[in-house]
Amino acid sequence: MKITPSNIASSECLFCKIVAGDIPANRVYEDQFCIGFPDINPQAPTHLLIIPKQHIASTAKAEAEHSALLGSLMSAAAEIARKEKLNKGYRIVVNTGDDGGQTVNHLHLHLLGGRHMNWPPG
Ligand code: IU
Repeated sequence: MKITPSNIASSECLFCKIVAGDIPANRVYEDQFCIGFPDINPQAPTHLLIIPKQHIASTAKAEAEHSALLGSLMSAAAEIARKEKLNKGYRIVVNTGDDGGQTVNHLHLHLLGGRHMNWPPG
């Protein structure tokens, strides 16, 4: 794998600290590529974050070599949604960059469910 600033685990990165176990999180899901845990500020009855163990700052920094990893995040979200019994549907959100509303610079999927979602989002 190519080492670039976007994929070196950062001691300043909150989500890298969660992956390392330096900051506790209730891991509702874990596999070799990613972990899932509750968002600290939930926007729906179910609001989980799924993050890669590897530091990638955002989808804007993702490259072809990350495709298996990116796919595993989506598969993990689907598996967690089934486990959480989100049978009526759910939303997966990936905020990217300032205009996308991204506030934590470690790529993550939001899995939101348990209520009806509106469109367009704010
Ligand atoms: P965003 O897409 O980058 O805006 O999402 C970051 C999320 O991380 C946001 O929903 C926060 O509530 C969440 N979060 C968290 O779960 N734990 C934290 O310590 C911090 C942010 I800081």
